[in-house]
Amino acid sequence: MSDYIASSAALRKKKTLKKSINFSVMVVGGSGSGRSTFINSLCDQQIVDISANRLPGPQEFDPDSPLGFLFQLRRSNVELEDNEGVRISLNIIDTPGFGRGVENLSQFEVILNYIKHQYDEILIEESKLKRNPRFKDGRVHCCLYLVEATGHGLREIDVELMKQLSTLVNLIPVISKSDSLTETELQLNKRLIREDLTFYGIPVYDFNDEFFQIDKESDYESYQIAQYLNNSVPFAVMGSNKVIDSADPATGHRRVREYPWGLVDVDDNAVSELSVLRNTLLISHLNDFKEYTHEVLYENYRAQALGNDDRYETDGLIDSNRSPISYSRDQSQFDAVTKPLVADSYLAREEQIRLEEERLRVFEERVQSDLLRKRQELEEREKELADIERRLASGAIDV
Ligand SMILES: Nc1nc2c(ncn2[C@@H]2O[C@H](COP(=O)(O)OP(=O)(O)OP(=O)(O)O)[C@@H](O)[C@H]2O)c(=O)[nH]1
Ligand SMILES: [Mg+2]
Repeated sequence: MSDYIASSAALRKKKTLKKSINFSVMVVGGSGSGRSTFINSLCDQQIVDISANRLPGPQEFDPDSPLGFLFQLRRSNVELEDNEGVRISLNIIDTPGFGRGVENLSQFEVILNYIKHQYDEILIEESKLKRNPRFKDGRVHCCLYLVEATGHGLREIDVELMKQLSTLVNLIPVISKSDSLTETELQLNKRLIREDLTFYGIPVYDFNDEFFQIDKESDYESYQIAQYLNNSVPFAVMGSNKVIDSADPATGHRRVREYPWGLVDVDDNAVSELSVLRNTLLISHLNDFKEYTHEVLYENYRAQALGNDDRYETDGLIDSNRSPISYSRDQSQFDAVTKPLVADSYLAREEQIRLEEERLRVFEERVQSDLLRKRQELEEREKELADIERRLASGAIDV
């Protein structure tokens, strides 16, 4: 019996570990800002081919687009496992071509609608009588926004997009290529970006948000960590695609940038906050990002979506012509290779109509069931009233 208990406990452990944690991160940044290198460095794997996104290929050319090319998101999936056996199924949504060309509004739309579409999918799934056991939650848990260190704070395009992103997703600004800045330049850029975030009222992710109820008195350590991370925003990271694997355990595996004078590790905390960001994102605060997405951001979206038909128009920034939403119906999130997400525009429009119809159906069902409940309550009250009147008439109750 004890053997059985021991082995079933081991099995249970194996079973829990087998199930990986689903986590989705979007990386937004201008063309050439270092997104691909950053993604590879964050996961310490060659996930994105850095030569692949250089220029739009012939299949990307779109004569109907004001940009002259089709702006598309690319999704990759990677399975990560830490040394305690915890596995993360990490979805990465890349934005190649962002900021290229002059027309940015339709690019904003593609990015924002992808995030909204994931919420819509959950909304529909939640309302189903019979849930799909194979449903994959594609909600974006964190958006890492790569800001260029220009010495001028945020650009207009960053302000506009970040403002809209911050209402939908946990937003973390990041300065890429931190190795190209001196310490003074880095601190200046950090300060200017922080000042702009405050000035334009952009609520980036707050590690000490009241939602987490971090009590300074009873949990001073968590409080200090949250303060430290808040003060680190925007995180300054460097990345590289060069890996050195040495047989010598003293040097082991290194991801480095190569300079004429020598090598620098991307995880060297003296020049890069990459390892702090990686640990925060994938280990220490992973659950916080997921919880905040579900409990706060999704709840806000849900409340708005069920009560407001115009949720695709935000602050009038999005073109009122509503160019077609571009996202894929493809739910296979476990493709190891990157793949374009933009569907054919006709299909995308069809999809938008289907979603609207589905949403309205859900809304109608809610109204109907509310009505039914209210009617039942009313009938019960009427019965109670009739009962009181009858007892009054029969003299059972003294007035
Ligand atoms: N010095 C320095 N250069 C970097 C860093 N990260 C990337 N680069 C270089 O910047 C260039 C662009 O990097 P990518 O990773 O391809 O950037 P991207 O944003 O994915 O570019 P597109 O996909 O073409 O928009 C490459 O030459 C990289 O080697 C970094 O941390 N430091
Ligand atoms: Mg790239």
